[in-house]
Amino acid sequence: MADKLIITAALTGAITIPTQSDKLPYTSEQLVADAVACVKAGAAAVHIHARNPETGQPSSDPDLFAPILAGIRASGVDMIVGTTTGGGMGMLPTERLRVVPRYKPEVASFNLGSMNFSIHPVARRFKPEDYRFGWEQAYAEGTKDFIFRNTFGDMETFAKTMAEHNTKPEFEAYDVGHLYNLRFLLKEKLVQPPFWIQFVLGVLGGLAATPEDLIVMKQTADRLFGAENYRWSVIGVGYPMEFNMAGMAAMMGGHVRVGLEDNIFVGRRQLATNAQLVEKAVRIAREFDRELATPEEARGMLGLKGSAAVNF
Ligand code: KMH
Ligand code: ZN
Repeated sequence: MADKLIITAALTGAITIPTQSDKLPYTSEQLVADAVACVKAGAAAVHIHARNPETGQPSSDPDLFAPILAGIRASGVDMIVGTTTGGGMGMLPTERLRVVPRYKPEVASFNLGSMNFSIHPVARRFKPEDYRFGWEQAYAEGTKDFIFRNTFGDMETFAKTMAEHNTKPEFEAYDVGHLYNLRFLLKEKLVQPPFWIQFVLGVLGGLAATPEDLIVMKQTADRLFGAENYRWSVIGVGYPMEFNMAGMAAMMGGHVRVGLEDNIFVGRRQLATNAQLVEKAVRIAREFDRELATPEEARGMLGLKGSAAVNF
């Protein structure tokens, strides 16, 4: 019998630019409202990035996370709150990690290798006068040469810091080699199974969001760790890949992440809110007879410390 299905909503990220969708939340009020709406729609977890509330520019400033995390808490709606440590272009690993000691979240992302994480083709879709904010064009074009830095030295620091604060790493694997990096961290006793792994498919610079690529990731993880030693979820970047991958995960016993961080459309050329993306993931789960995990059930499945043990 397959696990209950955990839906994570990735609300804003650092790779979607406001010009792409007027539904992209970036103020704390918008992010809190979207988090609550997504959980009401069926998500058990949210994945949080912060942005400058005036300009929508991605930021790793821990102070910008404070009103988002406090607002979620004040909503009274239970959810697993995971923070990014991936951040975005121009942020140093040490800056990205600051949210962990400060807020001690239940979950935080843990990126498993360095790569040229690029969205530069997005810039070709817009004329200079189309952009809503001054930073966006250079940001999107600049990712052509953006090295998303996650060295073995960085990963060692991230692993030790997350262990110290009892924050569960959500391992982000964009390519098969990243799973081998995780096996190295395991051999070094820097990380402990059972793991929570996101197969991130469709980022330019990593594997594509195809059935073949998902299966190669799953088979490799099974071989390296043993299927009983990890749970996995899939991120399909772009449309319709987000939902193709969700369908496969629902069939294969995996879990699903959706949200405007990864994809802005709910149908062909139909811009979506975060809640609409979750609603579609819920419909897919139901079609495959997968019950949804509540936040508390998901905590049990992932071995999380619980929302009483965070620092926000
Ligand atoms: N933006 C996603 C493709 C992170 O925040 O650490 C991957 C991600 C990374 O969510
Ligand atoms: Zn993220």
